[in-house]
Amino acid sequence: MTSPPPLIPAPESIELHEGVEFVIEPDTSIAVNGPESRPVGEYLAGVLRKPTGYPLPLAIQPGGVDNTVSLTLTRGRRGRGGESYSLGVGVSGIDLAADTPEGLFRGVQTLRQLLPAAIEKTSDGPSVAEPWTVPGVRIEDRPRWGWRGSMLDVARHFIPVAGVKRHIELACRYKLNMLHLHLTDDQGWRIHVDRWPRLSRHGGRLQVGGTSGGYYTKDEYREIVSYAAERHMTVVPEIDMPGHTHAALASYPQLNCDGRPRSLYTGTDVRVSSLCIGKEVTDRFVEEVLAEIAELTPGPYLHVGGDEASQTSPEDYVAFIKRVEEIILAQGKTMVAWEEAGRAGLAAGSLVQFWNNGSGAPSGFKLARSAVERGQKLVMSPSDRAYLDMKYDITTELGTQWAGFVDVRRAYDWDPSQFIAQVDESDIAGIEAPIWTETIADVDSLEFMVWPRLAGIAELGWSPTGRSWDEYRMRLAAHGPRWEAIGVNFFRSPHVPWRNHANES
Ligand code: NGO
Repeated sequence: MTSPPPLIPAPESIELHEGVEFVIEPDTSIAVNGPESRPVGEYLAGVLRKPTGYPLPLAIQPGGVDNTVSLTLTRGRRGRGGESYSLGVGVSGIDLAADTPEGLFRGVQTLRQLLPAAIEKTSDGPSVAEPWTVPGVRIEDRPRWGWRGSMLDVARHFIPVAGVKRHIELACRYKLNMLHLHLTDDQGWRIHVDRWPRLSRHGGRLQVGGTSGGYYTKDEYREIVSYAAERHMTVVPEIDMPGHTHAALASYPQLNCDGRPRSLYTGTDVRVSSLCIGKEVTDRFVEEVLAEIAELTPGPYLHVGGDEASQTSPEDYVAFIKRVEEIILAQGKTMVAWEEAGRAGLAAGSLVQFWNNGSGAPSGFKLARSAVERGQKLVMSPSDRAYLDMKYDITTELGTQWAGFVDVRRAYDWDPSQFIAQVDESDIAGIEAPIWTETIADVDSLEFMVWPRLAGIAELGWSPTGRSWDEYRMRLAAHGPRWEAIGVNFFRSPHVPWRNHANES
């Protein structure tokens, strides 16, 4: 018996049709059933044309034509939710159907993983002579949760647009749908704000270690948002407040309670700063900054940080967070904040991001439970499972270990809905893996920490429960050659029996 294809995330259900396969040939075409599904068809053509060297013409026509990969938008008729899709592969063609373009896009990523790893070869040069075989399957699939996120800290070390786009393109292969950008912190302010231009021009100058930093212009930020949107990923911008604001305080002395200037900070301590709560200028600052960020962001969420504000008194903290929530609601957005913000008693629809279950911090659990009691849902990012800046093991040079080592198994082998007592499936909005960049200065280092762990987090957010690490690591092993084909600097964990091109089956 052949084993099921090594898909990550594992689909809800898969039927294998032994002896059946479809081969993409020089005269295969792609069909979409209307203009709305066309962009997904074009994306698929973009994935396939270069490595195969085939023309793969794209046409608007009904599905079911021989030798065609058909993408059919069923506009809600299937009724299984926006991201669901079904994929059938038979000898005469491939049929992908979904209620929404988003569902089609998720299905395209499954199809991509059903093809040989050489499909990922993106380098210029001759196309690859492979039989482009897709095994005969029938897949029904939909996600467990609607929030499956990756967070990039672009504040401690700036990540230029090209690096962010590359990350998006890798993450969307694993059906992640949220890109949380941690845009501001003590060490840098990375997004331009017209009414407060020194935030980026001065506050974005440096980064950790004192090297030169950077920031996104509004056009660059829009470029990231639309690149993500084409991949059905929503950007969630974070402006971290009232702590983690030293870069802002150094850019505008009037934001400090004493009105005095500060120099830029390039160390890695946390809990070093606070906005001056109650000062008129602070309120104007927050309102104007958030208005510009909201205006730039088509997605429904604004993240306002709220973590580690120990330089702010508890009363000031509560008053500040409540005020910020008011501003966000007035802008028609949904507020997301780190778990500490739960102390302020948020509105029912706001989201709380659980993170601090690291050494000696039981309060994260308490805060998460009380948020749930008030009607907030949780985004699950426990630091000892989902923080990708934690070292894999004692030999990892990058990263830190304040929440312990997080090897590939530890990042995968847990169930978000079993994690906090009295918090279950329906209290959870989803899962997210942050990567904090105090020790991570370039894309190569970033990828080493992110992959393969992010694939496991993606599976936890998408797939039904009930699989084991032993089964997962065999599937994961087959993704090595894919990352090699793209030139991803992933961590070759000794606990995974990595395949290479020679023994790829
Ligand atoms: C904490 C802290 C960040 C650090 C990170 C390092 C949160 C939410 N605040 O997580 O500022 O960069 O740990 O792991």
